[in-house]
Amino acid sequence: MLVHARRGWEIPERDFTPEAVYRNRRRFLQTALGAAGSLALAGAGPWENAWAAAPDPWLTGVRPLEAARNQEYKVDRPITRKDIAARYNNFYEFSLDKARVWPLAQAFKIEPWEIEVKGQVEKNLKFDAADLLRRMPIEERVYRFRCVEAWSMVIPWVGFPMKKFIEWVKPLSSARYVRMVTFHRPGVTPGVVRQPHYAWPYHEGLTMAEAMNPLTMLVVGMYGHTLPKQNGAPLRLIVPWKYGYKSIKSIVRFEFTNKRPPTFWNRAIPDEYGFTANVTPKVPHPRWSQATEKVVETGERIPTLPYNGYGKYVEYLYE
Ligand SMILES: Nc1nc2c(c(=O)[nH]1)N[C@H]1C(S)=C(S)[C@@H](COP(=O)(O)O)O[C@H]1N2
Ligand SMILES: [Mo]
Repeated sequence: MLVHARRGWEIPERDFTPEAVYRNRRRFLQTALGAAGSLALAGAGPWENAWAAAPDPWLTGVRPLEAARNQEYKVDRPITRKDIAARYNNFYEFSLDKARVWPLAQAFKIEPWEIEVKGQVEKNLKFDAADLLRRMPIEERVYRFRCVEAWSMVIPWVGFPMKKFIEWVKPLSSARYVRMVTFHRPGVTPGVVRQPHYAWPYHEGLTMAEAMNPLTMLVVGMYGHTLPKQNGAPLRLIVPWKYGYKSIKSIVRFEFTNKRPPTFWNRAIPDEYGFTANVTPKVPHPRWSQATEKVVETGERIPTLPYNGYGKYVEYLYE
């Protein structure tokens, strides 16, 4: 979210390149771009060259992952072009600049990917993302996606209801919330190095009732493929009636708890980003209106819907 006014102690990203990050950039340019031709290497400097020459995000690391579309969830707008969805990203671990995320994200490894389940569960568990995928019944769902910054997309996700996952891991009845945490590898995430004031690793949480709602998905793919790294491979959350920041990417830990867990954006700017974060057109962000949203693909402004259009599925949670 490139949205908050810069505080005095925040350093503009472009003005600051720690040595290690700079070296990582060079390495990225040499490895990831090697196959794509050496245009960018001529100067090895301007990122613009790197982006122009970088491989298509759909050619780096994604595999076909087809699943039958669930026809219950219809969206009355066109699906966003997949190259836009894969190149316009919020993933602060890599960069605050949406267009820089995807080339930078190619550097992190997603295999193997250990996931841990702990806290108030029958039994602590550790397993690889690939094992989880084999266990869960996958389907495709086309959902609206609305960022708190007031842009939106429509994306065909591939994944499974979080409810199925919860039934498998068996939290205790005392559990009232599920906390989720993103991987923490500062060596491959320049944004973490440059933004040390944030409470890394990224963390989010839902009430158990929200997590068990049929809309809530754990996502492993999009557009008939496994997730690109920049979109949160190998496993992310999608809660379509909430602002995008709830939909945590690249999850490594689920923790069941009876206390409401602190969350990344709520900690960073508590008066702007809440825990619940339901899409609500009538409640403006302190610095802009939430009444409309910009369709990323066309720039068109359309009205924002309460609960992002999913009221009939979720209103009962908040009455
Ligand atoms: N780990 C992590 N998860 C994250 C974020 C992030 O910076 N780090 N950004 C959030 C925000 S603000 C949005 S809008 C969505 C963006 O997802 P996308 O890039 O796949 O569209 O991811 C969310 N999940
Ligand atoms: Mo967002």
